[in-house]
Amino acid sequence: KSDKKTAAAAAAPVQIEDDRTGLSVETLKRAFADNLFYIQGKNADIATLNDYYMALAYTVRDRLLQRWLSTIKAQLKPEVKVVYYLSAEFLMGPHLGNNLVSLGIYDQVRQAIQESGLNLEELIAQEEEPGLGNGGLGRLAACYLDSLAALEIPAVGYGLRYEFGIFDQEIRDGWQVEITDKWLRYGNPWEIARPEATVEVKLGGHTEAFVDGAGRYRVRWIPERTIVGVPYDTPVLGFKNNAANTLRLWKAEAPESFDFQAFNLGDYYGAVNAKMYSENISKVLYPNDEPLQGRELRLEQQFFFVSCSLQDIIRRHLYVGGKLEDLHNSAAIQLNDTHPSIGIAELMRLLVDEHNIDWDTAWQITQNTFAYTNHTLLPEALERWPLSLFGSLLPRHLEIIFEINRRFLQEVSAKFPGDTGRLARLSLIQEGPEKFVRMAHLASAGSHAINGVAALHSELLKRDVLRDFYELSPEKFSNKTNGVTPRRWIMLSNPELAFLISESIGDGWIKNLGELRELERFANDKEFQSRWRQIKLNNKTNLAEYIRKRTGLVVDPHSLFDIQVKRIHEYKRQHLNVLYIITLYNRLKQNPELEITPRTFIFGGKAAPGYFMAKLIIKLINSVADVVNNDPDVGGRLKVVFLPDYNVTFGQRVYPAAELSEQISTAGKEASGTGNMKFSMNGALTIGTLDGANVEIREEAGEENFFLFGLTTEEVYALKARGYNPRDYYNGNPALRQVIDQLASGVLSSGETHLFAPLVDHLLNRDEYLLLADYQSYVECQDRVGEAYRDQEHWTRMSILNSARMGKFSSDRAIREYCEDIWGAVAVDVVLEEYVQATA
Ligand code: B1H
Repeated sequence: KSDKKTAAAAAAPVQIEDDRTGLSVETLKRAFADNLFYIQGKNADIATLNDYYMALAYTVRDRLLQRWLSTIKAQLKPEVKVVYYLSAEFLMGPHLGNNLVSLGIYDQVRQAIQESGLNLEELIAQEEEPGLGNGGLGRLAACYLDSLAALEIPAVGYGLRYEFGIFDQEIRDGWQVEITDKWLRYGNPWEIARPEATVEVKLGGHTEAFVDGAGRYRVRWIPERTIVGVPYDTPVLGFKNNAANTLRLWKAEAPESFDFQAFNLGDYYGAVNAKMYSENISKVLYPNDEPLQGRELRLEQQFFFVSCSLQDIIRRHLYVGGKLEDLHNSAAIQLNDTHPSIGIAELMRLLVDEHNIDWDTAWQITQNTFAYTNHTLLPEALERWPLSLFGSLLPRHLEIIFEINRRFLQEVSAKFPGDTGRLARLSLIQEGPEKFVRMAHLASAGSHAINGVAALHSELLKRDVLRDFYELSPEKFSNKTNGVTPRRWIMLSNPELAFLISESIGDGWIKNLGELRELERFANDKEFQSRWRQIKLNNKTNLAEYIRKRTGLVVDPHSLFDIQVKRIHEYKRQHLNVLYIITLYNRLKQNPELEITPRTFIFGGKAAPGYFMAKLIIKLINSVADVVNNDPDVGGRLKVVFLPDYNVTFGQRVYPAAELSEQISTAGKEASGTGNMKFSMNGALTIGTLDGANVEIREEAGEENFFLFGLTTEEVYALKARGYNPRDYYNGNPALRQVIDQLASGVLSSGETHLFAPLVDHLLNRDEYLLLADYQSYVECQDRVGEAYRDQEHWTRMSILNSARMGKFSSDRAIREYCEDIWGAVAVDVVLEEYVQATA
């Protein structure tokens, strides 16, 4: 075997412009037909659209392998530092279109497909998107992988290969219904299984102390179960460069397909059962965006993918000849929230128990290797695991956490003598009748860097959730404002706009989004404005057509497209948006002659299946839509649409068509938001609170180009401190009172008076997210929006300036900051290895 390898390597490189590498239209056409026949096993007589999609996907995959393998070769060196991004979610979106953009072969392929009698856009639409994430956190991981590759930073994304991703959403009678997401049904042409790199993960059991040969006190973990992790790799291409990084997702399997002993004893079903049990671990994504569900299977998932990944990282490090003491020189491990934070205890276990490294050295390595990003301040989303559950699944890790905690609290005591309150607050263990492991504390103690995801969020982190950690180690803290990739979110989603921009200022902006500033000089240019408007109108017309197909509703592309798409959550306040819609409706009922700006309100988003209030908000939107869309007094001037199954693919249609972006969370609640950035880049104006990245978006766009309303974070705190009574607002505001009364009366729910009672009750008696306090300010701001839209020239100017000033929100900028301030990672040039034909 090794002889063959040497022979092949020694042979003169053969550059083959063949069906698997060639980029001419002719070659692409031939390769496409060839793949249809030999890979899909179909010919034109019987091929489905999906077969054609698969044939094209394989054609494109062939063309990226050379980059991928060259990148692996260039990076597999001891001096190279690799960024490992550990995340329970990667919401990648469809691969085909994006890979065409990255390879720079969109136009040739479009032509080749056209000449084959097909339509490229139709084939692209066939791809079932890998929905391996809930929302912003998972999508951020995907944008970061895109930017890492664009910047040629060696990186691996590690996560779980869920068999079922986020559920598909249908709407029946106005309610959300969840459908299983069988995304692997037709196979996945973008991944390559690497069964030879399988690793083992242990669970359960107990520990034993012993003294080793060198007389050292050691601990041995006697686990109860073994699971194996099989890696599936997906290449992540850089934009028009030679780099292709790897997304490595782990699938859980049983160690052997059958437990032979059980089999021999005749317990066939028992053996099959054990196999099924093991495979459960990577079966399904937990569909809760922010509030957590502390289920055992979820902890198993987290530990499973983290243990697989750490073993893989160590294996690579040793393979290139590294010493474990130097791990932090070749590896930067980023924790995407606390979901992978068990990695800190697992790395300690691997180093101390398995590789026999002393505790202090192991702790140095661990701290120098890990960094932690926090994504939320919501108390219900902070992960903590009951000690009992944790100890039964990971007995050795619990001991290690106790030991980390003991030493950590000693340090705290030394720095703050006698401050027992502080010790209790900082402890990795929450005391009480039921004890918990606090994962954010584990992540903070075990990392050398901690960051929030927007300027405001990072400040609030230091002030609230991680205040004691900040006082202990202020040098660990920094802000890394989120970003999104302009490749997917402008180039691919909004090709007409991308074309206009490139024609006007060149195409440097795609890699250096700051260059969009040069558009400012066109902001008052009539000709440019009119092309800008025309592109928006085309995108709106496309979306209107899509809405008609999906829902049967006809909307007017000339009306103001006012869009709120994101997970449904009370803190995101989709229902505040609805209160305004009802207010407008009431005005029209009172005076049907009223002059108003025609608007189409578009909503999209999934609710966690167990989150009743969120599901009720979806029902509310659909009920209000029914009333408003069908009332002759409204005369089509207002339309309300709930578009089912919001996902990445649908996002790509929505952002380019939006004119008003709704970013209306209660100040202090949305860590950053990233949809806000995608909207604004595509020329939508924002109506928003001073929350998350809105603050920075407004700073960049200019306050005169942003519709601001609502209480500030400080005002929210102050109001709550003095005792907030939503009824004061209800009693003091007739328009608001009318809206709330209508919700309670049943006029919006075909007479069902009880339907929205839980919502009304929440709003009047608690209103945790201060809708009533912000109502008047929101209404007035929305009215200003309606007025502003009437001056199309001025609106267009504001729209252009928004796009022009969003350079900061490229994920390239964010990744550069992470590289410089946290990871110490630098670009590695990839030289394309010539394709060497393996000869016998
Ligand atoms: C964000 C989550 C999240 N913050 C728990 N936290 C999850 C928490 O499945 N879980 O258990 C899943 C997701 N997601 C979001 O992260 C923030 O709400 C956004 O404001 C932010 O833009 C995004 C990316 O930083």
